[in-house]
Amino acid sequence: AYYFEEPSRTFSEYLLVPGYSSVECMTKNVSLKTPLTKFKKGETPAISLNIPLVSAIMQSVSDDKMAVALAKEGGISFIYGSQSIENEAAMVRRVKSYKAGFVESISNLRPEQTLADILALKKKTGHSTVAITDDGTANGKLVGLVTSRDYRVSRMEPTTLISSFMRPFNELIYGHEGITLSEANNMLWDHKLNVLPVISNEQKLLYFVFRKDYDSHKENPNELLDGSKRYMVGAGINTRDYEERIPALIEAGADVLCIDSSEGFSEWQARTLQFVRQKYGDTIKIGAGNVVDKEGFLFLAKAGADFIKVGIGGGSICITREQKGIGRGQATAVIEVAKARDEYFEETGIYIPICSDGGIVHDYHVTLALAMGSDFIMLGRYFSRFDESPTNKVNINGNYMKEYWGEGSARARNWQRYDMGGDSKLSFEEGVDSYVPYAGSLKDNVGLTLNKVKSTMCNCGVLTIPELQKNAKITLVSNTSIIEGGAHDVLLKDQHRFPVK
Ligand code: MZP
Repeated sequence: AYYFEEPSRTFSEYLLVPGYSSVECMTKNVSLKTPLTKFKKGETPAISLNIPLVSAIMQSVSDDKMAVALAKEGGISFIYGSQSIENEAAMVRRVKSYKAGFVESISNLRPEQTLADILALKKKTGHSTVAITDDGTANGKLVGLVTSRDYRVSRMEPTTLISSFMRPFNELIYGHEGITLSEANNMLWDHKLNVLPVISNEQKLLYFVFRKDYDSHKENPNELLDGSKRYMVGAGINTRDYEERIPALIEAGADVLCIDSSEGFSEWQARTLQFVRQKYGDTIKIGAGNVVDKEGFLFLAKAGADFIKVGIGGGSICITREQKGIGRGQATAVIEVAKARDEYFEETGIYIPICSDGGIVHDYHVTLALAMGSDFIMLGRYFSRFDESPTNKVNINGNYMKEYWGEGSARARNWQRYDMGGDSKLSFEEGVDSYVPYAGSLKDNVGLTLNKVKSTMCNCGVLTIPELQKNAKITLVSNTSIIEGGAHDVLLKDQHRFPVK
């Protein structure tokens, strides 16, 4: 057997040591732009991200709603592949047909929810209109709208209202009940309207769909349709049904694909990449993984991957290491693969971005993963806690929680991800079904996390991710210094207890 000389390590065993910060080192000057797909020296990547965060290819994390929310912040989601080809393609299509700039906040009416709650949501998001749909997604049936113009609805007769709104715009009146928000948005877009009255078959006004910011804009309404902005979206695939799944996802508009597998150093991945290159050349971008060492990286690099994911067994819901005894500490895996990526770049002039996947517990782990050489980070647990994740929000002992389950759990039944050929399918679990503390909106949380990342980068004296990768000074820490890093030897007022050592 081959023995690695050093133990493998996790992010929590490292810290960054500050570098010299000039007066330029302010968070507003930091750029988090990063490549998503490979590129030749001196060229720019076909796809870049404005923030280095992507959401995990998981049922409990990445659906179309998550994808739109994350794309708005500059990241990208990979829609989960453990569903039928039709359903996955439909999610991709919904993201691509999402028209930016229309009604944006969506709420579903739960029994305990009041108008005051919806108004609070409107205020919090700053949107002029909140749509209430029956399932809380853009594709749910519209139940109502809370807009800045509500007062008019109650003060005017529907017919007066319709004519006063319609005259400046168009003659379109859409007359059927049960329209979905995305249909309404599409009509606003297609007919260059700012307001769409929706009436029932009995000609009664049901509600209006307003363009977002309709009230505040002073320009000519037609100028407001400033180009067809489309959000980027990725999609997960497997090494089994790729000949059918990939064409369907491309047809639906997926910008990038990723082979989703717990262990990517395999002939199955090479075959899948070969299929893409033979059928589409370099026009289709596809990532592969996961690997944890130089050999695995080189194998996938030579097989044609556009980016390579790193990580086995570090995910919060993952029990692969316990079940099968395979894996590697995430920090060590990233450090070794990043070194291999840099050497490969030196030799070939081709830069293949790497993604650290799984195991991010604290915000500073994102900064460490970048400093260790990751170009972007994939997170599951982090995103599952937000309003936008597809799972239920439940109250457990007085605290709100969201459900979060692994792709290797019996609940997900994603046997393709763990399959090693043959007929055994999912014979044992490699993931758990869990709760995570509900954390609010994606926008607020991502904003906070990235502010911390930027602030740390300033402490390190760098303004870009490549500078961080080059100049960061990283130190291992002893167990005792980890304890020193938390609150210690004080009585915490809010918890009335001594910090746990
Ligand atoms: P985390 O962000 O929750 O720590 O980890 C998310 C990552 O765990 C995913 O991107 C994926 O690589 C991995 N994952 C997903 N399901 C399982 C499982 O059931 C798993 N074992 O390990």
